[in-house]
Amino acid sequence: MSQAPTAPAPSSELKPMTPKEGVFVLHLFYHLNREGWNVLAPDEQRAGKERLTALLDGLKAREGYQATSFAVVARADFGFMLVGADLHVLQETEKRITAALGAGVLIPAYTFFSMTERSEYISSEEEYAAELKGQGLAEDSEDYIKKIAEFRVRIEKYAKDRLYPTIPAWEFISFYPMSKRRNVDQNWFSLPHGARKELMKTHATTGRKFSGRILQIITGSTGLDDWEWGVTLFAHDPYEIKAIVYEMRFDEVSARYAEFGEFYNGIVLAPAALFERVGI
Ligand code: 76R
Repeated sequence: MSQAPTAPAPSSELKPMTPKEGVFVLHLFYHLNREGWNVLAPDEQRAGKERLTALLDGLKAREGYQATSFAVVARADFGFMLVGADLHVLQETEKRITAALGAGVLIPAYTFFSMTERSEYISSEEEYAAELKGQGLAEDSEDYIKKIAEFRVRIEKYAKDRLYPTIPAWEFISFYPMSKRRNVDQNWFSLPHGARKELMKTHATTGRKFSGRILQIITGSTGLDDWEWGVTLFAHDPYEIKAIVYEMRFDEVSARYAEFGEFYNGIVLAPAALFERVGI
């Protein structure tokens, strides 16, 4: 039996290709080509499954890297989301995953390349302070001091999660790419920052209503892929995916400016369960 690699090992003479901040993210969706699989000898099949499992485990074992696998609903068979700072490691893992089960067995159905980014629209402490004062709270009141302290903790965690997110161990994953409209009279990018921020406020309010039911990881892909963002949502119940996406369609920012690509949904499963799911 061939030796299964335990971890991707990019050519060591190469300098890590790490971004100035944040991490790279690859979303990979594959069809399983059963004809290619069926001609493999049982030994080769076993080795292939071990290789794929070891690649994901190897990536997860690296400090700062994450991977999740899922059984795609209807549109493909296997889905993987890889996260980490060195593009050499992620891209090499991607190529090895594609080849892991044997030549022509995993056929890419859809891919997405993006990276984490800061939000341009997080409230500053000054803005929040002004809001509190507007509510009649005095700067030296206990309530004001407590609220500002809570704000600092919340924003710090939020900013850190945006750049360095943790893939949650939730059961259902939904991915779709999106862009903001750039029509002549309806161009998101020609709106002043204040107007965009105002629109994003309503978006965040809708989003927060789903706290505990939806976890979002927004990654930026302008210049990296065909769309401007990748939206990755996690839920325990697929019902919530449909609920949040529907409700957001009414937010002005989505209603007026959002354009969406294809939606890929999946049931989060470890590789062994993935193989079983498709009967290989
Ligand atoms: O709490 C905060 O202040 C976070 C505010 C926030 C930002 C800045 C936020 C909250 N999002 C932000 C940015 Mn979001 N998000 C989407 C989609 O289907 C659709 O209509 C849109 C797809 C969903 C479902 C979603 C969910 N968000 C963004 C951006 C970047 C825009 C930019 O920079 O111009 C995009 C593309 C985007 C799209 N959003 C939330 C959610 C949820 C659930 C929240 C609440 C998160 C929380 O508070 O835990």
